[in-house]
Amino acid sequence: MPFYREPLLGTADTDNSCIKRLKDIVHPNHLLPEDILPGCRSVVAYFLPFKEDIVRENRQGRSAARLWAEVYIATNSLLQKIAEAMRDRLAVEGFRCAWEKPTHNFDEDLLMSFWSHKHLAFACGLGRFGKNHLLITERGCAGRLGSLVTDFQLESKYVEDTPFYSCPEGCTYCAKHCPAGALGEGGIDRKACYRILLENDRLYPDLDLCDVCGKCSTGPCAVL
Ligand code: B12
Ligand code: SF4
Ligand code: SF4
Repeated sequence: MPFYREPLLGTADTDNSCIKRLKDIVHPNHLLPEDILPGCRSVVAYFLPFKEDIVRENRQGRSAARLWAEVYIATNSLLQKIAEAMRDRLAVEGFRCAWEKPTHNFDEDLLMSFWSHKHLAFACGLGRFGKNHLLITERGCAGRLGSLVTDFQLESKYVEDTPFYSCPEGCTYCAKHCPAGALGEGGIDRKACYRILLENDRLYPDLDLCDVCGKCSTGPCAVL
């Protein structure tokens, strides 16, 4: 695992209050666990934190580092393999699993997904949202998330008042380093951000789709 530090895993009951309110919190089109696996009982979310050298490399310049783009592609396929491995393991015990892919499952106009791994990971107690709109876990925000649902009853690890990282007072690193100027008081300008991501994809035509940037995940909250 050359790209990652130790992963994090969280679990929640499907009747957790945050999960039940996903349609209100994210968007009315957001699915509930029951929609992708009828009869499911638990949600599992996991975070693969990037090693510091990957973050350091992406800190330089306006464009996404080639390494950041390569790790993005590799991680999309690893997250898929992790879900398949969990499905196979749980199937041995007679349980079922369902999941959504790590990305490229969003509405191109709204730039929102019907399955937000960040919100499911939040519900599983993996972290809190930072001013960069990313989920900041106890290992930082530089990394990628996955989530799945299962009809296996897992013990919920969600604790309402877990102390989590909060942005240091006065920190504006992510807003200042955003090449799109997309991070401001009024939330994130998704379209401006996406334009930069597609610009970076065009920089590396020899790689598969790599709509990346991630300058907002190279600051003090990137690697914890
Ligand atoms: C659509 C999408 C995008 C869009 C829109 C981004 C956005 N922030 O909305 C575009 C294409 C622009 C994009 C860009 C990026 N993305 Co993106 N993207 C997604 C995708 C497919 C869906 C996200 C979604 O719809 N979220 C729902 C919306 C409503 O969430 P939101 O915009 O963040 O708004 C909420 C929060 O701000 C929240 N909030 C703020 N404070 C609080 C407090 C509380 C208590 C709560 C509950 C909520 C909350 O309120 C808003 C509404 O709920 C997910 C994969 C997936 N299927 O989950 C990846 C994902 C979110 N992206 C990811 C990443 C890493 C990136 C980039 C860094 C690109 C890169 N890889 O180099 C940039 C970062 C942009 C940014 N700063 O957010 C990671 C995030 C990892 C993390 N640590 O959080 C994800 C989860 C992919 C993955 N599998 O890991 N992305
Ligand atoms: S860079 Fe600073 S302000 Fe932005 S999310 Fe990280 S800690 Fe918060
Ligand atoms: S990914 Fe890049 S363009 Fe998008 S919000 Fe972060 S720094 Fe800005």
